[in-house]
Amino acid sequence: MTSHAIRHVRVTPIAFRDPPLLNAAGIHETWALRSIIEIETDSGLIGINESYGDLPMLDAMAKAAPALIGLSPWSLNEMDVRVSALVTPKQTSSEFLGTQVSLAPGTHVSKTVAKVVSAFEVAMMDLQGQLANAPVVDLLGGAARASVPFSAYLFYKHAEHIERPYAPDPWGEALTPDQLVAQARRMIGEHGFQSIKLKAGTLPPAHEADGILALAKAFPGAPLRIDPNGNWTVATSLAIVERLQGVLEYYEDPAPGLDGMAAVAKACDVPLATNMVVTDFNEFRRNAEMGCPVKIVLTDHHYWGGLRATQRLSTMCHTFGLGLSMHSNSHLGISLVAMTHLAASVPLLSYACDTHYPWQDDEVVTGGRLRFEDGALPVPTAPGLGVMIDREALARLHDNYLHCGIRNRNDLAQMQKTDPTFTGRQPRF
Ligand code: GKR
Ligand code: MG
Repeated sequence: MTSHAIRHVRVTPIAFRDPPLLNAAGIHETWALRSIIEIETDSGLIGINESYGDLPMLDAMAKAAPALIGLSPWSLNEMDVRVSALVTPKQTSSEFLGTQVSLAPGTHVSKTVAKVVSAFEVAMMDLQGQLANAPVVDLLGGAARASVPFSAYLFYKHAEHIERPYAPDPWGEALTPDQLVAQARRMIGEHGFQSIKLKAGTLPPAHEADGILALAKAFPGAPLRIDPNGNWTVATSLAIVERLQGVLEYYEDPAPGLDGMAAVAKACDVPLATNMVVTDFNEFRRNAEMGCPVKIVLTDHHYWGGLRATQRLSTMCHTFGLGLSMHSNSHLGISLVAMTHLAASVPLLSYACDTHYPWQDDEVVTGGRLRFEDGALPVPTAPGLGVMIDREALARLHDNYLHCGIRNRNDLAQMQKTDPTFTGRQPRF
């Protein structure tokens, strides 16, 4: 009988170009890092996945990988146990990040176990799907919808990176309401998105509110969200939401910390959403104990512990009457299809999901860039994740990694190249 035991785990760090997008922590660097995970069985099948590419994550995956050897791709619970035993977070996220705004949960060392479990789980489920001749969404209970809607994720941005020579991206500068509307028109024109999210917390808040009002006027009826990543005080958050009366679908992480969010929630009737203060099950419990000031959890399987953990989160949200939407960081197509299988399997996840995908121009899967249809991705029906690695692209992206000189995401340092007085301390406004 053929053995499908795991015989090899390969993790390849990659880098792809990233535009100079502004956020509360600073500016995106010239290259974004990810990792491509391949889990191979004795029978020669290969399950794939995409995850974070920062050094602590690469170290953690290297430490945990040997524990998978000999395991069946079906043994996800045993994989959880083995990874948890081998990988222990040594620092808390605040020790790791210092005073930097912690807006990218994927870089939190405290989430290492959940991130590694997720990185391996998705690749193992890709294998399961190949063995069972079923798409991952079916292994998750089947599709609750035929396609998954995503939102137009807008950013204020500079026309080009400070590093020269570095070819400018095709999007141009976006610092004014008109430029923002032009960015939205282009993104919606290319991909058909129907909801709009604005990354804020970087320019003066009144100016960012003007940006949302301009979007509301240009796209009447489109659901709108603004996300300053906790970079506004409670007073600023309340003043801005007052100006945006009747315009927002939800208000994402206006003020820092769960206490700050609770203070905002008390005085505003727009539901609050987060990917900053409810990022694991302990924080979920604290939100519940406080009477649920946060009403919508923006999940992300990459740091919530995987596809199954996100389904557990969905049950908890249902129990507590909360909504569920999906967060994103810079990523390529393997992450996008994993998000799509997952979102399709979770009936509660009824908001359009975030994705950074339109900001990237490279791809690591065969067939090249994935295409949105009317702002949504059809749920793949091929076995497993339904995508395969383009070996040539992987080699090129890995070569980028070797030469880009970046090993940990640092938007603060990138901003300080332009503005040495920038501290990234929050709340800034
Ligand atoms: O990539 O600049 C960014 C985003 O701000 C990201 O780091 C956040 O984690 O997209 C995220 C969010 O919704 O907060
Ligand atoms: Mg957010």
